[in-house]
Amino acid sequence: MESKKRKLITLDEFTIQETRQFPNATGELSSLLRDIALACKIINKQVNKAGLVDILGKHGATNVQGEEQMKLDIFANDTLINVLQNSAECAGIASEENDEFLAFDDPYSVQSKYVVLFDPLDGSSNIDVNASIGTIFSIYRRVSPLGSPCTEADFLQEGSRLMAAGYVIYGSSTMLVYATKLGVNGFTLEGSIGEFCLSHPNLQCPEKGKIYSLNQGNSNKYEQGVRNFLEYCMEENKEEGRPYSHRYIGSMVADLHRTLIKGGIFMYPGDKKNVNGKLRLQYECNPMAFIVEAAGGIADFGNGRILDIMPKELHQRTPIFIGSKQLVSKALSFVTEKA
Ligand code: AHM
Repeated sequence: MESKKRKLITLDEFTIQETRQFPNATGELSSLLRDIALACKIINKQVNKAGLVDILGKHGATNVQGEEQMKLDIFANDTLINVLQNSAECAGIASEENDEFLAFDDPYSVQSKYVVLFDPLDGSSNIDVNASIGTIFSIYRRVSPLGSPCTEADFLQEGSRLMAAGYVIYGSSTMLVYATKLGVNGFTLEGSIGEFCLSHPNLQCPEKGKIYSLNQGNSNKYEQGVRNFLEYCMEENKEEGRPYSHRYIGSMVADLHRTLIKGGIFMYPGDKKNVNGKLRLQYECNPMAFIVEAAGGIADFGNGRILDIMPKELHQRTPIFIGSKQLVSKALSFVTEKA
């Protein structure tokens, strides 16, 4: 019997096809995504060599050529900035690594309608143990007038106004997952041709899930509602399939990627000392919330949608409860319960 061959669709081809669905689209967003993917391919090459630092010289030390080894997160940050500065479609960037946003002021950039925010290498404390890490990015249409450099207001928009968001996971394979309002798609990097190829079309976050993910070591610091939910997850109930499994890598991209594919909940709640938790709204939570919602899931800060938060500053933090509709709703019912 003749086998049915699946057509290889690259990220570029896919975004061009997607653009055709919008009559007034100019292709600028596709072009910007291509630039971000290029930067991530460069980062990927360096991440793959991370295990060699002990042979070639530790980060921060000098390598065999006498050049200073650059820390991977700084390398990733510089790479994204360089590529986007040279992109015709990017008016400016904000990075988790930089205190301030950067407005590009060359004649092309001031005419660009998009700004990009990113966490260049999330979960970088996992590099030493060879666990998955990732790059998270999001794209807004600027609100400041074209013709002049972008402003802070362009970066301080609610997540619900995002045009696109995505992440690249540097894992057992390298994957780029990105969402627009049309849906979420995953592309696996085919190293031999250097292209991200469509491997996970139309990703949907399972409505139910049996995996909960958070830093359980912080349990004593969490509010009672969160602790009650953890008790619920650990409690035995054969009919409901409990106890649920606990999985936590401590790398948001990896924990979220599993949640998106297998279902479940990822949480980084606030605690008594850090009421807003640890994760950054603009670099980590909004892009992930946009992706998970586009895949049919929920993302909440404990008292409303993450995507509805109006950011007040670039580096603000927020608690997050994100993942499968049913399990996140269950968690929220505990979290919002009056003591
Ligand atoms: P980073 O920006 O220093 O990489 O920290 C972000 C990471 C997330 O990827 C992860 O979800 C979280 O920090 C883990 O934090 P903790 O070690 O407190 O559990």
